[in-house]
Amino acid sequence: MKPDAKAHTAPVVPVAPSRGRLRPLGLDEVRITGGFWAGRREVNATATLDHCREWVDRVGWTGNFTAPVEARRGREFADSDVYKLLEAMTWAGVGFDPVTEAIAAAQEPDGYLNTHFGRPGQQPRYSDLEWGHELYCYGHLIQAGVAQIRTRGEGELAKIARRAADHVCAAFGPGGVEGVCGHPEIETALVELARATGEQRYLDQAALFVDRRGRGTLADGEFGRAYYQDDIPVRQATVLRGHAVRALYLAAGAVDVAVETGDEQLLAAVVRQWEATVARRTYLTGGMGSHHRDESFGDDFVLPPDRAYSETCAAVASVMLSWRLLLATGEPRFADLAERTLFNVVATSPSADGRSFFYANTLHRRRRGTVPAPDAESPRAESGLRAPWFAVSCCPTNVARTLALLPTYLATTDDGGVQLHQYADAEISVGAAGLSVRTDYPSGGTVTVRVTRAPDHPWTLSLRVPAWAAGAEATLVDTDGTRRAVTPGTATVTRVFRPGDEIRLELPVAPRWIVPDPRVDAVRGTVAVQRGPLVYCAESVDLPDGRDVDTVRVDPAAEPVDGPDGTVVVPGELAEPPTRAWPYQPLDRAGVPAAEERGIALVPYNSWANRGPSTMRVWLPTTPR
Ligand code: FUB
Ligand code: ZN
Repeated sequence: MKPDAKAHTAPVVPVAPSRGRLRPLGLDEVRITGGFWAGRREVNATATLDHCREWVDRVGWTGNFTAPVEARRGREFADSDVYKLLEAMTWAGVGFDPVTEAIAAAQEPDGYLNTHFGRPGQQPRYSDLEWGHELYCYGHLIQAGVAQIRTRGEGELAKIARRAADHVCAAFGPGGVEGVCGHPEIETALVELARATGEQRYLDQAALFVDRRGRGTLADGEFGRAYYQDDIPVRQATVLRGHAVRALYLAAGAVDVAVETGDEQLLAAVVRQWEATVARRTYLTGGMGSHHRDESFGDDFVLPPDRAYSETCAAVASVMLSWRLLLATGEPRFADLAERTLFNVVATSPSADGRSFFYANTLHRRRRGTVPAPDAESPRAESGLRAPWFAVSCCPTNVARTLALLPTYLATTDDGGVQLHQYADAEISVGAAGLSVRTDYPSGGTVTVRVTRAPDHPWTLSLRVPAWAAGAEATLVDTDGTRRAVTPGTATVTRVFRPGDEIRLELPVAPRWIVPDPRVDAVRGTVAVQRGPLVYCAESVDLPDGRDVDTVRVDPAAEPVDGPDGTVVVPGELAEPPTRAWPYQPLDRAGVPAAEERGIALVPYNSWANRGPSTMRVWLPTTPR
């Protein structure tokens, strides 16, 4: 904001575009001080980081940097989880230095670094671009290096990252290997390193990777080239497809390139893909990806709740993409999706104690899961309950880094003022302006923003009015008590603010029924409940007599109401489904068995499976009429 704002040179953020509609605020400018996300961040800082640290050691992934070839453990991308954890710890302000030394020692003199390839007895470097993940691993290394540059200044980790990036430019730049990595991630990382160091060549290399993709340089393998987005050039694609995490990381990198190079056409292409994906390939929770087989997006409207893959990493990547689009365009719809995804997928993955995780985030669990052994790696997606670690354990460290940097997603600035995008108790400092946010969100809908410092010229405070508030009354209350109705989008107040001024946003968080588009056939005829940004679910532990959730039928003729302890109560009944030799019958309008009507308690989806094995469903069948 002008003109008293400090020069915004080096924000402590993971994404710092040099241009775009909005400028991010760093961890030194936004502090989350209480409420839902403070609780999650506390668990992350006090339990999840240590937990991940213990596991990367236990499964040998940190040891890989010093181990001889024959002792290397884990999948080909195991290095990336050490890097993601390093990134998380760096944002959280805790060190992990001995590992950094080991990583430095494992780096080849030309900057090459990977524990799975390139040494005698291993496959040669870059001999398997489809599955090898070497550039993907660099991507995570570089993001950890950027975190170091932005938090503590360039140290050993950043130096390793720069050597790797220089090596990538030499190996894959003009005249080098004309290939791309089967798993995008390097693109967004290189752009950020360019931003953090001012080195144009990293940006050029990222742009080259984005332009090269979609031209069939990767083999047409088991899942086809769409799996790794090598089927159609990024600018020509109309929707996200293939492996969800790959597609979303690539789109995030493409936005970064577009913003830095002023490439409006590329930016518009990604916006188009985002729109189509949100409209036709996204779960109510914000989750993405409905194929277990290849962790991929399904076709349009193929969103089965009981086979939802909805990988936690895809949610993290989706938030990364939406955040970049929000910074580029200023449009609140991107913050809307980020909010939905944060509350309903990212927050669902970790257990209450932060020491076990969902990898896949199903919307319907038909069988009670078994409690995974606390000291064993789980098969990645199949656990019915959260597991402490996975053979492919990309998700826990992704959750850890996201929670560590979460304050950077709350607010932004521009030449005209300050914008609040996500609501949490927070202290925000932007140049001459200071804001103190207090809220009971998401259980309550009141957000109070108190001005603690203010420049003596007019500026604009903008607050996102979430899209989920459509159709209900949202109100902005000024410091003098003046009330005005506001609609989804952005509510603004412009004037010379004085310390002590208070702006209050009142959002209608009352629970309401949600119905799906009829083309989402897998849930046609069912309803769900959302309260504010939170999706709710029925969980068997809340049902009497050991019933399973598949006995629940609800009656959307009456409104859901708030129940005790954050529950929502919906009218409905429990009806044991008939046992038949053949599950299809002629329509018999009179033959529906009577059931006892009762109130059925629903809980926030992000809290499910914290009370032992259970069955669960988000989309609920309705009572016959
Ligand atoms: O391939 C690396 C990571 O492992 C992907 O992003 C996840 O989907 C999992 O397959
Ligand atoms: Zn994952």
